[in-house]
Amino acid sequence: MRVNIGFSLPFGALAVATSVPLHYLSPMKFLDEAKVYIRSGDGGNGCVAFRREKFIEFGGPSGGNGGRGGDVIVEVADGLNTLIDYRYQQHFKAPKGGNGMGSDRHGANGKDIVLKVPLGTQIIDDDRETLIHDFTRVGEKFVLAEGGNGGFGNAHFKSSTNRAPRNANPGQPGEERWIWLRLKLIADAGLVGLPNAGKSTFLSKVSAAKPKIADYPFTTLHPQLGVVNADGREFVLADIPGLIEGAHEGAGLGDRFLGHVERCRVLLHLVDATCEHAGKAYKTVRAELDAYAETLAEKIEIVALNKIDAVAPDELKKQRDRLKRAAKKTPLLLSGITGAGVPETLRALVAVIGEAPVSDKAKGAGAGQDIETPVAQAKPWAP
Ligand SMILES: Nc1nc2c(ncn2[C@@H]2O[C@H](COP(=O)(O)OP(=O)(O)OP(=O)(O)O)[C@@H](O)[C@H]2O)c(=O)[nH]1
Ligand SMILES: [Mg+2]
Repeated sequence: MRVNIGFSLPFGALAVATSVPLHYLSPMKFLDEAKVYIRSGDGGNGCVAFRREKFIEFGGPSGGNGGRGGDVIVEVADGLNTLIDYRYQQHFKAPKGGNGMGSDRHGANGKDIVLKVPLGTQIIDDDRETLIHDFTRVGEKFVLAEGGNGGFGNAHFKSSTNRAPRNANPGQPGEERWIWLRLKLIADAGLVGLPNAGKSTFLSKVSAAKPKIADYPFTTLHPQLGVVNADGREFVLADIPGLIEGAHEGAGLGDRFLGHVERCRVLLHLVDATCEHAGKAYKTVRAELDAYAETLAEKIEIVALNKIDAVAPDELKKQRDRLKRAAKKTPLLLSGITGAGVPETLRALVAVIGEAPVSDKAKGAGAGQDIETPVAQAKPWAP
């Protein structure tokens, strides 16, 4: 992924005006996409051998079969929460089956190799589009590539008409391919908005999460999760990096983080009241959501005008009216800093998240956390 940055980033010397691969800029701890090469094991070859023993005439064929090659299996592991391991190792090859041997000995089967991934991971084909598998529960296994079968040894070909076959099969080759692993966060609600809209401030106000907050755009470089307790109900809120116009074409941090929003049940769209035109700000983000996927465009959205503490009442009214016209619904008014309107916003979120029990993670965890915490226990919403 590449970022086109036209202004300075919080990296001092790394303030660049050109296109820079994001992995140079973002902290190493988070990785939500990885390209991996896998190869299942070849089958072992069959063997051609004859029994030769003193005083035993016509010993006959005794070549054993080759063993099966190992499979490549992907499994959802409990407690994992990033794909960081796949930054350090990208090649996974299952061992070959053993060759058959004389004295009717078969080759050993190759051991399967298991790639452990966090819950919410998808396996995508090399084309980066075709979905191969979507993991939905802990412990789920998927055989990505089967090992090749072992070849038959010559003992297998013995028949009434051919008492001494001299042929054996080679083992079948394993399969090889490149795939992408993609992790999508599982949260109940997702925070979207332009950079600096106050998303991280809001998350830090309503949960124990401690996201970085600063008055420059793109403070948040990777999604963060927090567990929110509102009216005795808990839910998981995800802070998604800011979107700017053209994000779907790669502007700013791009729109790949919207993949995480796909799995949020509802969206909380924050609009900065101190911006030039709240209606335009709203529409910019909506256009990016629409450009990303229909599923996002259709999500339930709560619209809120943030930072109401920072604008004069008549300006606030103006911005509210603009936002109302753009969103075609009355926005909530709040301030992430003073806390005004925050309980009402949470109540509105809880109401749309619904009566269904929230994810296991929300039930179990009491504190806010970022992606380093076990997302793996979270379950996606079921209608
Ligand atoms: N006055 C006022 N300032 C706020 C409020 N909420 C956030 N801010 C300020 O706005 C700036 C940006 O806040 P963040 O929470 O980092 O914004 P963000 O939406 O997470 O920004 P990105 O991570 O860059 O997308 C910070 O300087 C905050 O202090 C608010 O309710 N009132
Ligand atoms: Mg932020």
